[in-house]
Amino acid sequence: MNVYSLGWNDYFAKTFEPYKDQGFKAARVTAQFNHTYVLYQSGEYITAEVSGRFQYQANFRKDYPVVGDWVVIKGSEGSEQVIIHAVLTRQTYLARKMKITGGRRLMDGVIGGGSTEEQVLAANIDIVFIVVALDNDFNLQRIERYLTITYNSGATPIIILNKADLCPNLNDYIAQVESVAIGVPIHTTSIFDSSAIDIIKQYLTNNRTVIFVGSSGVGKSSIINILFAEELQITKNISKSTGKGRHTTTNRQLFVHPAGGIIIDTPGIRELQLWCDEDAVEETFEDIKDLALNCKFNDCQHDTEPGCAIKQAIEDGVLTRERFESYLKQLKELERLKLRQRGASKVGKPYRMDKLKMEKIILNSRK
Ligand SMILES: Nc1nc2c(ncn2[C@@H]2O[C@H](COP(=O)(O)OP(=O)(O)O)[C@@H](O)[C@H]2O)c(=O)[nH]1
Ligand SMILES: [Mg+2]
Ligand SMILES: [Zn+2]
Repeated sequence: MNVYSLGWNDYFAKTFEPYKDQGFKAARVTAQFNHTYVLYQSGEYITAEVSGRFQYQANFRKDYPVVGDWVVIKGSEGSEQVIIHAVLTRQTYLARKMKITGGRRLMDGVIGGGSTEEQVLAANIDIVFIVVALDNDFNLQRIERYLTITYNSGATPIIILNKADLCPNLNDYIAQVESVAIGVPIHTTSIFDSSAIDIIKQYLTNNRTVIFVGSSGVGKSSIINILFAEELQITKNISKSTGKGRHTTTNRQLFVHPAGGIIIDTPGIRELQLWCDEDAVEETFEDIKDLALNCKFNDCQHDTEPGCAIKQAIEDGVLTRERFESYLKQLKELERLKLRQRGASKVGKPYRMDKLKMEKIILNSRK
């Protein structure tokens, strides 16, 4: 195993090259508490802070280390303190839009003006386990949103339908999820059924980094606890020390699994606002994109044009109206995002539909 082990690969080795001969070392971020980062390096956990120069050069929040990042460190002269000098370029990262700051609150919760930034939730992940509980939490639109941010991250999505023990009609739910998560592996699990957990374990090979996302209470921490075979008390202890509720995960945390996988737990994401490229939306709604190929006109807006394959598909029950609306809603959200983006890391392609047109389609499809 490489000295840096877990998750380290040729890509990071290459980006680390310039630092190598200057006495720097690389370490992986496992947790963050305000300005202090907990790092994993050569089998040890150490704490560190970013250098003054780092802070000076960081323009946006996304420039700071997050859980899963590989950082460049050095012990500072004459003290025990370890200093983070740089973040190695992320291979993949999961992000969402932060709350809009500034601007004016208009009617119906709409905010005029203001700006927003990208919030990086975790970096250098291979698999995103989207955990959904088969209870009141179940919501197809939310799954579609998680899929979009996952596709945008560059990681592979896997859907976990947990609390299967509470669900009498599993196959109905699986069919529903299949219809919105095309080609995505779907597994049902229950913390009372160890064979289901074994399925997840299969993904934890080859030093892969996996992250569990999903609403609070769906069972992410419970599944992770079971994956470690023994009750992992870390989460609960941290919750206690910060005074927050016992079963809540207050910080994203990275755990190293003995089987060679790296697991990141996350707290529930209440608002999952998109920060992504249109391509990611297209990937989530691949079926709609395929259907549109059969529209009579190349530039069909799926509105009043004759020979529209989308409208036909909705009529025939091949595509649900909800899914089409969900697609338009995500595109519209990106359109609004473009107006307020600060520090956008990727330049979005021109959108297929202009804003007014989309609003019109939504109105029409509600009739
Ligand atoms: N019935 C049932 N309850 C579960 C299951 N998984 C988790 N829970 C319960 O759901 C609650 C929330 O679990 P937790 O792991 O903290 O959710 P998290 O917020 O996603 O990390 C706890 O009381 C768990 O015992 C399951 O498969 N079946
Ligand atoms: Mg949790
Ligand atoms: Zn059309």
